[in-house]
Amino acid sequence: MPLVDIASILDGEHDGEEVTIRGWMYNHRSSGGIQFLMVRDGSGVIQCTLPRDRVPEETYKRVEKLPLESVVELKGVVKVDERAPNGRELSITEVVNLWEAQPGYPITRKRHGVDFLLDHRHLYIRDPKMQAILRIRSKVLEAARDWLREHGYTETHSPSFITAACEGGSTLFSVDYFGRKDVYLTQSWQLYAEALIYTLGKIYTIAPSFRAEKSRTRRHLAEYWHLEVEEPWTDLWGIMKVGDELVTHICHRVAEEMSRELKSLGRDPKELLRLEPPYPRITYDEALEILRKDGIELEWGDDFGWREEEPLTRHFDTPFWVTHFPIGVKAFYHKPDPKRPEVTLSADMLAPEGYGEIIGGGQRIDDYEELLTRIVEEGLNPEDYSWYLDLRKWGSVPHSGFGLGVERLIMWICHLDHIRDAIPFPRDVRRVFP
Ligand code: NSS
Repeated sequence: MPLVDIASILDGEHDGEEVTIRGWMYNHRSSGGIQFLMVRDGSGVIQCTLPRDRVPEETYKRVEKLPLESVVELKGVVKVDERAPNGRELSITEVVNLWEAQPGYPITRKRHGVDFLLDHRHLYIRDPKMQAILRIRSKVLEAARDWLREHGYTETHSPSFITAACEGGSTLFSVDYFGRKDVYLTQSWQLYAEALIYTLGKIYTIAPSFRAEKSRTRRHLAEYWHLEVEEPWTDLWGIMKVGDELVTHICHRVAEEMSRELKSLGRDPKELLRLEPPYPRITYDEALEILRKDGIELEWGDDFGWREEEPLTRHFDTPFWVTHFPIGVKAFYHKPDPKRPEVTLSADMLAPEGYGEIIGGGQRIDDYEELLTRIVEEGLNPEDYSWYLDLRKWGSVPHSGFGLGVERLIMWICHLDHIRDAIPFPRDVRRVFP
């Protein structure tokens, strides 16, 4: 009687066999002399049935009174049953072991408010919905790492304590760094990545980024995971191709290997499997035109807000790129288009279905004088960027990169209403506990 994962049962690997499982009882009901236990392990959730005559009366009664989140070890026969929540159930033959929880598990089957669930996040992450999302999250990162490794990228890291803003000062978190007050948490690895490409070539990182986003939105976290890529000898079009292929690979892998989890979240895996690179590309100017036809006016040179981004995503049913943003809406390091210097060689990838930006990136300025001019124009202090300017003195080549918001991608893949559920313990303007 092997101890098996619940996922292997749901995958049909043990049909008709007697097996043992071990897990947490997250739900429980009885009707007409039979008990139904929903049991969860790290791999999935299965319904287990216990008829009264199957076990000694004393055991039956103990199970009946078992508080939620007690741990059970059960032996049983795997049955294919259409009526069971995941198409298979375990018909219990023996209650091998029980570890009783305390009564009063705070999360019950009734509907709880958002704040209550966030206050009990340390327990709510056990919910099957959260379990499915977190398992998909792991697969997203695994697929990303696999693709990047197979395509010759080296994983490397940048510091979290920094002194110069990458994405503008307004969202910097300051920290007291041994008494120094001019130290912040990083918004992006980018400036350091531009140093690292000259020793490692094509590189990536998967690390937290920090943004003091003061407004409460469904799409912003104060701490999020950032998958960033940087590479030499690559222009805007080259880096968009990397983004296309990486995102497609991730979506396909998740669809192939996480279909049960996706379906439980209301996402049809076929919607991800049909994605094919390259994704559509429109310029900022074309985006403005599409919006104008929808009756949404945006002055040339203004940045997209949610009011513009959301309706734009309704015009596409795959991710798509918006390129060539005006120089005024992008950070100082973006390379102005030599053919049209009022726009930059920049690109954002937006997810469809009302989700919006998941990637931001583009080609960097590689010329010393041009970079210095842009730093001064933006009112930044060149001294703060002296080491970054150095990179244009020795061995500078055209180079590009991007940053993908891991939770933004997961939010879209999993069809979530709110970004907070894409990460186990979300951090936002109101919450650093638990
Ligand atoms: O500001 S970005 O658009 N671009 C950068 O930080 C570049 N320096 C990255 C690079 O080229 N290496 O942020 C990149 C992505 C963006 O598209 C979002 O998907 C995500 O980071 N992002 C966020 N996710 C969650 N919460 C917040 N607050 C957030 N801000 C950006």
